[in-house]
Amino acid sequence: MLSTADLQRTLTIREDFPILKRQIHGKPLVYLDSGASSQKPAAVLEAMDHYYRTSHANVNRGVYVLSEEATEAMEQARVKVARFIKARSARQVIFTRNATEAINLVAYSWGSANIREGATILLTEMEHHANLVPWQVLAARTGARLEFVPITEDGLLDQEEYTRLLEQTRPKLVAFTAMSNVLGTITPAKAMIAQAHAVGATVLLDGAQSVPHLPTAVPDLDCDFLAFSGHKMLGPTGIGVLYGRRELLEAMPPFLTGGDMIREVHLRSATWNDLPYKFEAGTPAIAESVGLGAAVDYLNALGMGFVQQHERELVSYALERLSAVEGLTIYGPSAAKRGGVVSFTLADVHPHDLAQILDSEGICVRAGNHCAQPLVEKLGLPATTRASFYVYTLPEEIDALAQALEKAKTIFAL
Ligand code: C6P
Repeated sequence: MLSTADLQRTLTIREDFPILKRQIHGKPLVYLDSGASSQKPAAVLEAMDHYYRTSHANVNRGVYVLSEEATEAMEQARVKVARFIKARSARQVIFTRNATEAINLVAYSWGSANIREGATILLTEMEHHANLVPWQVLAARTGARLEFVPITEDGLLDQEEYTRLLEQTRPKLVAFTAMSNVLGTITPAKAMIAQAHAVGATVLLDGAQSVPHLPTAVPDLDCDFLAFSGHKMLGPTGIGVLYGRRELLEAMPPFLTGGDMIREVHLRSATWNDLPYKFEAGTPAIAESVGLGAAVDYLNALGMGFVQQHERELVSYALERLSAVEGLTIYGPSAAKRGGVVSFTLADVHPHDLAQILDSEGICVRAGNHCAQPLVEKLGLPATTRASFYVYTLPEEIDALAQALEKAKTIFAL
């Protein structure tokens, strides 16, 4: 349970999120879908508004004041993001549209240069489609093989199998999630990365669910690539990040081509710009980068240690509170090994029907396969209903969920 101080702090935090004052179907909004996309504090909305009102122009082009200010605003945001993940240089931070685009960039660019017929790409059964389909496409294009680390009964990655697969298949690339968006499982990323490096593999870490919720230090993790999205960490949609090890990024061919990513263009040839611009073709998401910078400021002011601790308490409370709902099956590991994500099913009620009942109570949850169809199939299910938490989530919202589930049971005559 949250301490009184944490509770008080959460109530104060909530004041910063205008949307949380909304009513849905005449009931207070209970937003339990932050795993899909987080809400935004006023500071993020204001930073973007201020940018558009005072400094908007295209970046890296004009020599006039507005363009210089816009360029400066975007580069400041890049520095903030780099410091947030403890990257050595802001040049290692490439702005993309989202985590999906960041992973596709690596699959296309690094993949084209490094993956050959017969090479192994080692993934896990826990991956979001964003960290699965790009590798399927790369494998189909190159003749590479895909292998998968299985999950255990309790929703963890099978570490024995991981060790065996590393030794047996000697993968060229290992790509896995730092936190499952379905089970909430926090994977032992640092140890897994060290093991992968020991057999000579390059490692991409999908941080879409972890970077918003856990302290992240790339030098400590030692990953080669890290992908994440701004919209899941209090920032706007339309901006994501690819962090990469410098020498890998330097050696990689461009992903998208056009303006800004070039140094010189002749009619029949072109040369590439320096990092990070080599991977940022065309006019970037300038206001969105400013918004992401403000989101990072907001998270830093809270402290990522606080964010992690708050969600750990919430998820323990949720597991305890929801276990008391008879007929509810909860998937995934114990609170110690998971972030603020709880997937469940209620008897044989379809997860979509359940989510609709919850919506009528003002509660937003996600239902479906959560873009991780192989994982949900492995659980033997067509879908789950999922509640996910963030810095503004209160224990009383988990109580509201538990009460609404009891109400759903009466509606479905369970
Ligand atoms: N998961 C969810 O509801 P994008 O869509 O590019 O911002 O993020 C993709 C992504 C990649 N990896 C993981 C582990 C994710 O959870 C997601 C996004 C959301 O679970 C939307 S499908």
